[in-house]
Amino acid sequence: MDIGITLFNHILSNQKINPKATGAFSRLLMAIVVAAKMVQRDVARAGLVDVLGRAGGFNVQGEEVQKLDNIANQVLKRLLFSSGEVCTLVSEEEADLIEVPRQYRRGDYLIHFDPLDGSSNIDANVSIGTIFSIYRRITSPETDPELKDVLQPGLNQVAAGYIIYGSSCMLVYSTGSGVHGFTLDPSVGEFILSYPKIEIPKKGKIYSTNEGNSAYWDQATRDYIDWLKNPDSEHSKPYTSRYIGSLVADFHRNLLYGGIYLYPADRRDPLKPTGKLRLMCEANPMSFLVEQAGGLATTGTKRILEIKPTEIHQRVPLIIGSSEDVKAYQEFVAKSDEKINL
Ligand code: P6P
Repeated sequence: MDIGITLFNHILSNQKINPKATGAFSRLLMAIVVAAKMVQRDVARAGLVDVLGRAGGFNVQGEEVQKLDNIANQVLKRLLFSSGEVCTLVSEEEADLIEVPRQYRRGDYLIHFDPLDGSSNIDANVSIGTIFSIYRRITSPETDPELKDVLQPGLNQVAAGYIIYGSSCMLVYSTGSGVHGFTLDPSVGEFILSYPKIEIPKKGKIYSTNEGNSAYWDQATRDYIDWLKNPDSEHSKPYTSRYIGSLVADFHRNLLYGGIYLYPADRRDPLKPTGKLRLMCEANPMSFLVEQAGGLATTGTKRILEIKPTEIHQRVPLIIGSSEDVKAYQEFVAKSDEKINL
């Protein structure tokens, strides 16, 4: 596909080459595109919230100002419902399955999404993002969706992607035929193909992790990070440390430049013994993308996409990025006697 085509044309071209396509998948993707533009508009105004009233406060009109992640959550739900192509939704912002209101037609797809990942960074004007993961339902369309529809392994994803609200707004997605990046041209309100067929370098020189947690890591992770810091020109070490604290931003940089992102299990929060990141709305979509781009994603001992989910908000360790860097980490874990990762 040529650089410069719109995301709309990219989606329709994919539909055209699929003889069984009904247009449902295209309508679903287009709903996400419209939601992305609306969230981008609201995120861009976040800096003005002080003028209008801080989140959780009241604006000059005396209206309560909602937190941006709640606004993003409502926008995505409304657009996905109105596509008529979803049978249920799971949002990082809501504890349970989200039922499609009766006034909307129900479809054969379901989506896990994090409406505004990294939202704690909003006030500092740091890049944040929306992450989505799309599956087909596995139960009969005549029946109500069930838990087994939303607890499918990541290998079953039919598409995944993210929108990054940064110096420019980008939408990066895959439907299983490579990873493609589109940049929003705000002057015309169109996403334009800027990074066709993204392939992550096999080996990077960047590692991204919150080293403030290192006292709570297992020994293998500590040894691996120490190894990355030891000067060794043969392995292009020491690596550079880059950590934004926003998964979409850290992942996007490593996808383009190469590198490894680690959020391993740690002992810091007894309530999160298997790591902080959510399997269904963070680890699985990013793992689908990185494998489509030639990279790897693991808990340290298991391929993320093969994990059989047990809860909709379950957390997993996530080590993801350039294939040679992830393999090097796995070798440290394999040599270690201690296994706190999944
Ligand atoms: P920490 C944001 O809250 C998030 O879910 C990811 O976007 C980010 O990579 C991670 O958590 C940051 O967590 O513990 O380093 O602040």
